Amino acid sequence: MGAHHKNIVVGLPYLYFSGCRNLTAMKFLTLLVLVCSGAAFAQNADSVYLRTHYDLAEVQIPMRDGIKLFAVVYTPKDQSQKYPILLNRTCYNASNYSNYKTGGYPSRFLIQDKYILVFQDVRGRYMSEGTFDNMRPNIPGNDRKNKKDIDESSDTWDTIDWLTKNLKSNNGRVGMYGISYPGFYTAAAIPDAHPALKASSPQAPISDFWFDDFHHNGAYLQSYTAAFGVFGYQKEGQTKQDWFMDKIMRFYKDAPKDGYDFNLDLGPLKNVTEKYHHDNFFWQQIIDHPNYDDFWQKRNLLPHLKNVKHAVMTVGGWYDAEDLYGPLNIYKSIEASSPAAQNTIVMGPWSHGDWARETGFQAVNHIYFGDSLSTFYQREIERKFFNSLLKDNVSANMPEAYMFDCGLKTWRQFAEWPPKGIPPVKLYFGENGKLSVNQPLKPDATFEYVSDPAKPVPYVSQTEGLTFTPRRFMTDDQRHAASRPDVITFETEALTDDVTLAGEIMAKLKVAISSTDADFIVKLIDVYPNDHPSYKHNPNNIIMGGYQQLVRHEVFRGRWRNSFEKPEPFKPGEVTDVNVTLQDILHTFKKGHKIMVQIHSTWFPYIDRNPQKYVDNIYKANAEDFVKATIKVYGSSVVEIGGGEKLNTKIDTFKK
Ligand code: PG9
Repeated sequence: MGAHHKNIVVGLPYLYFSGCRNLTAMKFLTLLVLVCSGAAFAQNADSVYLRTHYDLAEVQIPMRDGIKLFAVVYTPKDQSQKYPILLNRTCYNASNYSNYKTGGYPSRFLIQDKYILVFQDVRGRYMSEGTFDNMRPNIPGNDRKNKKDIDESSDTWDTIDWLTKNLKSNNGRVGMYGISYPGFYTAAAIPDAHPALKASSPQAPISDFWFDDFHHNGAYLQSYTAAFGVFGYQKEGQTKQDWFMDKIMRFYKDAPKDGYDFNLDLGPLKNVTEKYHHDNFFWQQIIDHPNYDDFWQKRNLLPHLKNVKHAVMTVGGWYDAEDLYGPLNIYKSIEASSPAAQNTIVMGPWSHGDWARETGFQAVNHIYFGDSLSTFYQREIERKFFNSLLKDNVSANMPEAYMFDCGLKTWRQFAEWPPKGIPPVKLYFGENGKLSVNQPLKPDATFEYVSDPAKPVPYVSQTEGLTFTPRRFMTDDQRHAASRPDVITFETEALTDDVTLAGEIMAKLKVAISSTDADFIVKLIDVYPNDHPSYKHNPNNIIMGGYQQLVRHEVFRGRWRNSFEKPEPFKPGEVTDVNVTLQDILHTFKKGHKIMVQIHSTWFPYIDRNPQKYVDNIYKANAEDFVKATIKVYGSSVVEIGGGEKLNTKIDTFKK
């Protein structure tokens, strides 16, 4: 293996709480310039290393149906050895990785360990031929009748076959990795995988757009409106340029300072169609398929992750606002379908894709988690995973689950996920805002609020402009919400010991509403002690004493409580079960902290507003359909967490 630069990255002490080194503004700015220039230097160093140690080529690879896919290929100059291939398939322009600048993909450790690096435009994108399809449905190998039956699995099979037969210095072993949509392409190559594919690392992978990215449990993420421009226009011919930018700029041309007011003034979603997406094929598909019908079900990758014969390491971020459902459920689907496979999961305190970037410290919005965590992952986890499977005489002894406890701010290893060794916790709602742990209170107690779509609960504590995709809110302070009459808040007493919540979460709500439809947002929150110190360097004057840090959230659009495919209106006043699956956590609530649960029915503009009057298609609702509703939550509700149980009972699983 090549020599490795010892990667010392300086953490910015300003992120530590009081009691650490006191930094004058000048020293801090000097340090900041050093670290930022350090990051830029690192990328230039990688570019210099690539240019001096690799040759660069561009190829067109024929698929079985005759379509050619473009790829950028880096081959180590030293041809005295054979090298494994690392393949990244992307819808975001493979040419961005050309000119000896790969922007930190893969990590410098892998670049310096010497691989053949391949970056490929998927079908229908940039320099590749063909037609693009979002989350192209998988066609199981046995169902393929002819060469026209193509999908991302067959395109990857053909790509790997061509690479291993045509790249001189390859050792016949291939690894795949990719973050986000490229993470989906990595996972989509797992079914009917080519025999040379030995190691796959889907990272923040999308598995189903109904649960990740554009929707959460089917509710539309209005904060994604701009992103449709990237995925809703077919290109004309081969190009290395973004052909859709003018469509995205429709949304940003009058960029407001306050995304909340901008989206509220926009009114019903049908105005989004008129003003921004009238010619966007993907938006048209979204509004034509408001329920989890065949269009979505056949794009769900999870049921195809079977008979897995090679190693898979799925990676995700506990604070990944874009793809959290994907990594957790891809890992679990493979665990269920192929228990003998080497199938592992890594979840760190990262937002979307942070693990591929090293800034010296890891923080999500106002919350600091530690120094050089991405470097640790790249050097000690990801590099060992690929080298142990693709090169000779390297062992990795990876744990089944390498998980970061976001409360203790430390890595933990588990032999299974969800972990069985941590006791389950049940949270019950009580009068005067009491939250009890494992102690039912008064089941017939009721807690109610009036939800008004004209005055929705803001999803961020500070004014935010328009987003491409939301991020900061994942650890944001919830005090602004707790003070609102349309939010019900329950909290424990200050904990007398650390309480670890680990694994799956199901909020089993018993509700009654005055109208015929409503959303339910459930939030799990870590409340800091009132005397908790604030950051030494604190330009935004964030008061950490009493901070209500969001740990996990989820939205559930009540119409799909019995089936995502067949929505049903509520019967006004009738007590109804609404089971809300929240994504997994590993979070120790430290002694002196409190556990808090908040429930409300709007969260804007992160989630679009439910009219609260049942209409067949919310994308086509009219302004007059939006009505206030009185929401009642009963004391017989419970939030169940962990215990190693499978709480994520899919109420409307994908077609068998
Ligand atoms: N999963 C991310 C995403 C998909 C679609 C829209 C916006 C973001 C990603 O691929 O980055």
